[in-house]
Amino acid sequence: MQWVIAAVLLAGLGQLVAAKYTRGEVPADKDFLLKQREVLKLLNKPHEPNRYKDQADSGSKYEPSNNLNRYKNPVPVKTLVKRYNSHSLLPRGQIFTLFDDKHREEMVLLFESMFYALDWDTFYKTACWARDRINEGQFIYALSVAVIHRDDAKGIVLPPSYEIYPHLYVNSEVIHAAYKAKMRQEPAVVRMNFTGTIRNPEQRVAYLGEDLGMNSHHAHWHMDFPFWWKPEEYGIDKDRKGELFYYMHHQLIARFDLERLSNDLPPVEPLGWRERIVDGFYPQTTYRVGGEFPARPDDFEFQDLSSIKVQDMVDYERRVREAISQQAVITMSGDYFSLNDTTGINTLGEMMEPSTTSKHRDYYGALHNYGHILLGKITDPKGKFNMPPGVMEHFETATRDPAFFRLHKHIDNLFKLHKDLLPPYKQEELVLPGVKITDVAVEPLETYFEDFDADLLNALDDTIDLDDVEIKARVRRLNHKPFTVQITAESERETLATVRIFLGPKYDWFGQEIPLEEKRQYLVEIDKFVTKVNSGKTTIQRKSSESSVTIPDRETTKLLVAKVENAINGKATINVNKDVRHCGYPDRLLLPKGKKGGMPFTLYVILTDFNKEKVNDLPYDYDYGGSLSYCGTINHKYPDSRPMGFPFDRRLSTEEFSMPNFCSKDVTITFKGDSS
Ligand code: CUO
Repeated sequence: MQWVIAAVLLAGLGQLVAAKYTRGEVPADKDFLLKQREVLKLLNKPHEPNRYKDQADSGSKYEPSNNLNRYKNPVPVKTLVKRYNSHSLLPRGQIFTLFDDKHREEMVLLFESMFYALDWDTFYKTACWARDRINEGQFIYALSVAVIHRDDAKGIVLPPSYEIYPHLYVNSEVIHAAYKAKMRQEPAVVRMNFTGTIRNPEQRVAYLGEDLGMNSHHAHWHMDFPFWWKPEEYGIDKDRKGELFYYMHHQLIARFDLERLSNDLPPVEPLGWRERIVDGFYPQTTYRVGGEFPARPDDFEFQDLSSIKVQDMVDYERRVREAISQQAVITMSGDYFSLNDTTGINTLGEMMEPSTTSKHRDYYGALHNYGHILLGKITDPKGKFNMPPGVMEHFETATRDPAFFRLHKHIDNLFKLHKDLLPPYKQEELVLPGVKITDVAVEPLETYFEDFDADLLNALDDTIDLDDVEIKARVRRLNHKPFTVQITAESERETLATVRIFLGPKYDWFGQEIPLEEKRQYLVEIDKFVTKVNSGKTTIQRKSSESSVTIPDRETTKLLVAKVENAINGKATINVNKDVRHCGYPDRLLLPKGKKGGMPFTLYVILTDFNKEKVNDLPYDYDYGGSLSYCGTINHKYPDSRPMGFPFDRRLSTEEFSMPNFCSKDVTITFKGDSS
């Protein structure tokens, strides 16, 4: 029904990707549009039997076992069908978590069945087959990752994660009110409050941890860069995946710390495996199939699980620290592998998450993944009460818990230990001869809170007697006024320069000015782009909406459906970017809140030589179709050979920062309160 209503609602022309990424677009042909429609239908109300007769019929008629020659590798699909027939798979209606080995292994079988399908028809029929048979959580995850990675699905847009599975994003109060509205058959907009009360200081930054866009970004990042990814088997290498794991999470923490400072909270404290976790968390969220997300009271300690012991974590960490201090990790074959200047961080990232490419999984363990599991199961470590998985056991919900940032800060400090042991950049690595920044100017930086309505249609069960009614969750969210950074440069010659812009706090929690060496860890990347610098004077203008870090608001499912339907019916044309990404920090959150009377921050701007940093021969302004800084690319090498976070990833003195191609500018961020 949603499909029909939406198609009638809209008759406008449009693009499938947000307007930001328009250069890499091509007009969508009929074949593409039909594929896009099929994917949207597959993800419509995935918790219920497929309501689309064509898909349901296709799924019931198709027998993957009779079509094994239609898969590049038939083993996964054969195994999946066998397990399905023997009823050993996680049933529909049960809670799926990626951190459970059995759940994940089954999900990967489904992903591989869809990924190895030799053509779209086979992929589609496999998906239709799985739609009503496989656990819905596994289905949503596997289908999303398959769509992101299949060649013939390039450019297909997935609905926002918070609309596919709203229970993971909104609290139980809202769901309850939504049900009431549906029973009464009255459209409703239900106000969602953030978890906790003002008596909990952490509540002051709950609007960031619980932000729908931030959680959706995080969930998509882990679909683009799954820790279970097998690059050799899948034939897709994820360039600098371990480094991206480090950098994206490092930036999430730095960004969180700026938000904390804006709310008079000190920077987040790292966790320790043997220390009490001072702040508890009560998620107030319920699974769609029932069962509340477990709460963690204040001052809990890590508990042994049957599969993971706290002492193991201490031991793994000691070995990681040893590797960092000797600047080499030991491999499975007993050799040493250098943690050198440039790729060492990638090796460490792969080891600590860990990826399948970890140099020695048995020896260095799974510090990060096990940390998520230990936190998720902390209140029922022995499984005595059969509690469902905790928020830390889903990437969609993890950042709601302040312990997420504490765990990641702990991991991040290990990365910092490695970076701080590397030699500082040499002068010749930092200079851009003949180029000088003479001025940096920026418009007033202003933030505010606004309302946002998220569609809850997928949250509610269908009933024969009750039609769907329009039900939305209304959340408060941070936004900022668009701004432009203007950089004036003088150059002795024409050149291509990479521009890097960072934002950092000026004062610490005690009100003291922070030295640059200490401040490095709090710097948030605001933008990175390549531009032409002319001989003589050049004025570079860059809008906040163009930032390489962010993506605009995701289009709603309803709008997507309408645009596709109109295009199929010839009422409109739409364009598509084949490099489209779903991963990206929300544009709205580019700036921290700041304070009512204005809060001082500092902008750092650096120009460097693009020709020394480029990794391919694509045009310097090539549109990679998404947020590069945290999310890299799907189909290309990471388009910057410098370490992520350069030049602040290593020790850096104020003198070095005084070079002509570096510039800092004090700015003020003013919080304007609530928009009406
Ligand atoms: Cu993203 Cu821990 O890796 O949540």
